Amino acid sequence: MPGDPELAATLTAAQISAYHAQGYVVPDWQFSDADVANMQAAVEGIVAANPDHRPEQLVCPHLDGGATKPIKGDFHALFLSFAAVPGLRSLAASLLGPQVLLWGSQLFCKPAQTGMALPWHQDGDYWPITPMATMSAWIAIDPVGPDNGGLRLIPGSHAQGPLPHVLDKRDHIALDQTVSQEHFDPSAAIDIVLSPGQLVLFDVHMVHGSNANTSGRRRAGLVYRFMPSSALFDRSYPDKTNSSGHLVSYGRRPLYQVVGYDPGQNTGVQRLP
Ligand SMILES: O=C(O)CCC(=O)C(=O)O
Repeated sequence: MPGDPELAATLTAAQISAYHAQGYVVPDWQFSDADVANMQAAVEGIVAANPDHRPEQLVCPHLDGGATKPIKGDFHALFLSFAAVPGLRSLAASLLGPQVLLWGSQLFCKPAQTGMALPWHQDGDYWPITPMATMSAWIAIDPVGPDNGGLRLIPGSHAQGPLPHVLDKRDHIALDQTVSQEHFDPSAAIDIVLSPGQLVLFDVHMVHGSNANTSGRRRAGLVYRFMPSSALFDRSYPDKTNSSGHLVSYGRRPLYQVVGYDPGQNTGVQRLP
């Protein structure tokens, strides 16, 4: 049965092929009810402790102080512990191989009625990873679907590689960049429907986005970003200031070895506590 925490957290050969062909896969394994309850409590805590943040924009809750706009409160160990759940690490290994680093995360918690849309975009535009081999594991913390601003993907779009982005000047969006319209067909979009604890794994070049949440139900998703440690997390990338005036800096970002023991050429790598 899909979405069963008792299942082995492996992907079948057909699921791995589908990931490479379509750019995403929804594994059969999912987080346990106990994990979900802990995630829901962590989300409520971190959102309440950070009223000056948009809850769709809590970057790196697994790091002490977060990243970009500083996060208050003592939640990082909890958010790091979710990335350390063996099932998630095993799925990361199925797609990225025997040496995997956790290098980023983000909480995209869309409140009921006022949750922001995410324009169609690809990740990785400014990520300092060479080669750009990275995978996102997006975990549903609430029931997620088209009615509450669920994640939407354009299957196969990752195969085009990096696409040009342009400024999106609309109000009330959680990102101001979008893929130029001529490069994809929005009518090909699929809605990802997940129960709490289920997750979708997707490629760094997947064109994805989500609508505003105008429903009466919160839509929280938590994403972890993984890379094989054979790729380089390039510390020399220049810092930049984002459109909200916060510093985006990768020079001292801690990396965590979540699978294997070999950080490759990467520096600042820590073992999981
Ligand atoms: O949660 C969403 O709606 C968007 C997520 C996203 O853009 C991402 O994980 O890169």
